[in-house]
Amino acid sequence: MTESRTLYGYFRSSAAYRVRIALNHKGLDYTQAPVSLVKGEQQAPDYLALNPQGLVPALSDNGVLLTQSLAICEYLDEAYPDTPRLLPAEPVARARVRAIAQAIACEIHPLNNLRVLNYLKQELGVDEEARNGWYRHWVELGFAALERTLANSAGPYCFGETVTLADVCLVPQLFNARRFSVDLTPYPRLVAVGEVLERLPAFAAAHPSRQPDAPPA
Ligand SMILES: N[C@@H](CCC(=O)N[C@@H](CS)C(=O)NCC(=O)O)C(=O)O
Repeated sequence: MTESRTLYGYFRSSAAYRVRIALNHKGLDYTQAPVSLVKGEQQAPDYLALNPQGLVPALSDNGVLLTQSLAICEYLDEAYPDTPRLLPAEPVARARVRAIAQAIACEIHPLNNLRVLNYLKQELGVDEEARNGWYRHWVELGFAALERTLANSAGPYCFGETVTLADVCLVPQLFNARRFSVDLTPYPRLVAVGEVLERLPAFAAAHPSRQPDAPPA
């Protein structure tokens, strides 16, 4: 059977960036269907029919529609067990990797999502400087804890010597932090791990600047 896989995403979406990394790392081919967040296409009826949450990414995998980046990554791990695994088999290691991934995806990222920043601006009248302060605050709080967590992990990556779901989440969050001018000097371990990861082909190819909907350089 010919495989067909479509990723609905946006070049700068860190959640879509996670899924691009996972697909690349696993060597799974996909085409991209860009959903422009700046044009509000995530709220268009045809996209809401795919993902009622109005968030990217969504992945169509051989006709099966999936949402939520962590759920998608875990699905890929389970549905394609012969590809490089993102979660360790051992339960404690698995829980530790999930904890790092969720510290980013469930604690840092949701507070800084576009719709949250828009709500601060449009409903609460928060100005740009304060919004950027809000953004940085939550990244700094999360990164400070992560920096301490990673001090105990041995290896070039977030958790040991193989790429895991934690790494899939870290690199997009670092990209976002730089975009919002977060000072990363207090997090040398995160930056060092990020530099190693960003050089890996699967991560490099997933970079926002290399996506079909990215503006020309
Ligand atoms: N927990 C979701 C988060 C998805 C998410 O927040 N996506 C953002 C882009 S990174 C989005 O679509 N935002 C649109 C909006 O805020 O209107 C996941 O991991 O997939």
